[in-house]
Amino acid sequence: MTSRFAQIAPHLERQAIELPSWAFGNSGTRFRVFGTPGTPRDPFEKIADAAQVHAHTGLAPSVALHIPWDKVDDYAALRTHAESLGVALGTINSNTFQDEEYKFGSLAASDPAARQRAIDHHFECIDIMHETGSRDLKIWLADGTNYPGQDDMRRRQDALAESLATIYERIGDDQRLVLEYKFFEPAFYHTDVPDWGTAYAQVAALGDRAMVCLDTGHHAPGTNIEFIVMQLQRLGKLGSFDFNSRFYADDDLIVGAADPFQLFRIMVEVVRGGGYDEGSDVGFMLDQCHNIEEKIPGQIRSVLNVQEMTARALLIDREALNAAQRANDVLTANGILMDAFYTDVRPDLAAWRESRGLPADPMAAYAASGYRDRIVAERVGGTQAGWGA
Ligand code: RM4
Ligand code: MN
Repeated sequence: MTSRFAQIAPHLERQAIELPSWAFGNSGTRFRVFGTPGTPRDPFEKIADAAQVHAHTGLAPSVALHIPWDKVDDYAALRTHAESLGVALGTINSNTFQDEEYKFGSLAASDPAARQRAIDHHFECIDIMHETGSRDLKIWLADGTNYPGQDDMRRRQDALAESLATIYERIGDDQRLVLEYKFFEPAFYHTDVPDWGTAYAQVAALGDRAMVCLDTGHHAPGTNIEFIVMQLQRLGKLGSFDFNSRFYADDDLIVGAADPFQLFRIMVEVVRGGGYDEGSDVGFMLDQCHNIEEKIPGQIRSVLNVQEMTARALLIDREALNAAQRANDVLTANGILMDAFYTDVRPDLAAWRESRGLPADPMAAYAASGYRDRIVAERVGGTQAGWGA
């Protein structure tokens, strides 16, 4: 182990990445959703699969749920099931984008009946949070319009503010409301929460327990995402990440797959801004779908990618960097950052994992575990979980 790695190793211990339950269900594009043998048929099976990721990596101690996709009769039983497998239930994601009633919007709709229905859904999510022990209520809205003049953008923004205030009032003292933005889709002309500025303005009006969620796939190409990370942390409003990667749209591909350097730059700003400090309340989640690749290994690869870039970000010689920046030594400063980025931490991470009783190679350990054959054999009959269900 290099001496520099030995210095940062203790900081790797506190890394915790939340997995999305929906990553274990089938998903696809609007062209086709493909089935995969062994896909979970209910939330209990999704959590069992998520627990495999944690068992092999030690990196993923909680699972986010999506309501109503993960609706169950007995949330206490789901919680006990999760805990018995060594994981906790995490963020509750609301869903106001798959009902007829939301055709023209939900929390920002001009129709008070649609708005009330969406508010009631969030109340239901808060009730679930009390049973699951979840801290965060995450809200992503499909609200927007397709044609100029279709609706009044200002009225919708005001309606949204009112809806959010009503929901925020219900949030428990140790719970948070986290608002996620996305620049387009499914609405194409205007989106009611398109960017971090709008999300920030909306949550700032609510109070301390309202934060912004940054989904790395929700920006226009070329956006400097790490700048947004810096700014939200500076403003004390970076609630959580939805990690994934994108080539063209909201692709929800494996984080760090499309642009590892971008993931590195994001983690550099997280570390710089204190988001990775002991006791930080920034949530690190994945928001991914595995359309063609195996789902459990897809999630294992994802958390390992985050771990690798976190390690590289921690490797930066901050003192030297700061000195070079102060001296306007452009190339030295850039060189210090790039040195850390180009450091291959994989051998050190493998050794470090082993020293903690984890497999050196979690991908290989999962493949050798026989779990996949078991679920393929056991999960026959029923309906596989999938996008929209
Ligand atoms: C949205 C957004 C949300 C996620 C849904 C499934 O685009 O990213 O975070 O819950 O998709
Ligand atoms: Mn997301």
